Amino acid sequence: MRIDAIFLREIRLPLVKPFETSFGVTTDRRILLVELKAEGLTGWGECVAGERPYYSYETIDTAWLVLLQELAPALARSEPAHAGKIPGILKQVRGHRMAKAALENSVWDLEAQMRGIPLAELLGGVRETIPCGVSIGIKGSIPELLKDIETELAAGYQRIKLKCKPGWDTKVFEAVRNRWPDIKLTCDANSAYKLKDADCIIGWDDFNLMMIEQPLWADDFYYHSMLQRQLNTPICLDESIHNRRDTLAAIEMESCRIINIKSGRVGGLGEAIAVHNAAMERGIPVWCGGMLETGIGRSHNIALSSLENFTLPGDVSASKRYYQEDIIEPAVEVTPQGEIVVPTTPGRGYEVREDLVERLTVRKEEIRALAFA
Ligand code: OSB
Ligand code: MG
Repeated sequence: MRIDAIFLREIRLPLVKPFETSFGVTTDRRILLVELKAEGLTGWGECVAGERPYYSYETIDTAWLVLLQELAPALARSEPAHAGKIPGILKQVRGHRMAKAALENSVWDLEAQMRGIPLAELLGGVRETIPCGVSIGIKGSIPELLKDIETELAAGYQRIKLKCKPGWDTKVFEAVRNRWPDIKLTCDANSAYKLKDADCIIGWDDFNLMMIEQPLWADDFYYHSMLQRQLNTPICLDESIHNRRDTLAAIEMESCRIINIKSGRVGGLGEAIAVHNAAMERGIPVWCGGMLETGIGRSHNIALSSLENFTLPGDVSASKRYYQEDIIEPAVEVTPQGEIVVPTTPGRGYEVREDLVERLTVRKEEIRALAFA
């Protein structure tokens, strides 16, 4: 495909309500969007890097810099045959996976439009609907949390994930299990625990959690494997998994029994598929994580979640849980059965509200192909 131009945009959007994890509170999002012009079409990508370098070292500002100085010029100089070629074009830049994914995912969107097929089909998806769960942040009190869970269950969501940290864990799981003995329940520590907390974590086996997500260090496999040996509950890795190789290492070391896949964390949809395939071949189920995406990133997540081994409910939920007014049309909606219907129209299957995006844009750069010819 011939690339004409790449636009980087920063938009600002407030969250409907603050989202608190073990590493901090997010209330207003700064979001980097990639708008790719090629072959008379527009592909969109969203960078999931946070405002602060707490989930990973990347931020919207590091992603902006590396996209502007390195990644977008490299893509603009190239004429990729298909989206699967993008990692090779960007590989000289070490790391910066969220920045790379924003760019690569815009190419996947554009290629699906060029071929006139849904993005889900281009990625190899097989599902017509995807099962949805929600990730519920740390709250000020247990009654407040129980009220939120009640609302999400009433909306149909199939599983509840509780963000946790030392001091917001055992007593919270106990209260939730007392009220709802049978719901699908998981927790996510975002690396908030250390080995000295092992006994506390082992105690959570009593709560019949589907999994415990990333209890220990964000760069660890070994100590997770030590912990997994002592647990009945499966560990799910999120932060630790950056590519297919990490996936193989984690599975071989038995550091986890489930994997959370985020295309931003692994550097793009191509690597996300490779992680998915490696896990499937070894009998390890996966699910699609979320990063408080707008509808653009959310629609990439829906397409990815349609692959065969995404057998567990993911963190892909309705637009309105995050943003009063999403930047796509229609907004992502969830059925009363807690499912999202995978779009069947070409590309991501949701229109971008370009007027709204333009109004929300606070910074914009253009990288033109000709300048590098
Ligand atoms: O660990 O899955 C995570 C949000 C920001 C950073 C990390 C994580 C999360 C979530 C929210 O859990 C998932 C969502 O988008 O609903
Ligand atoms: Mg997580």
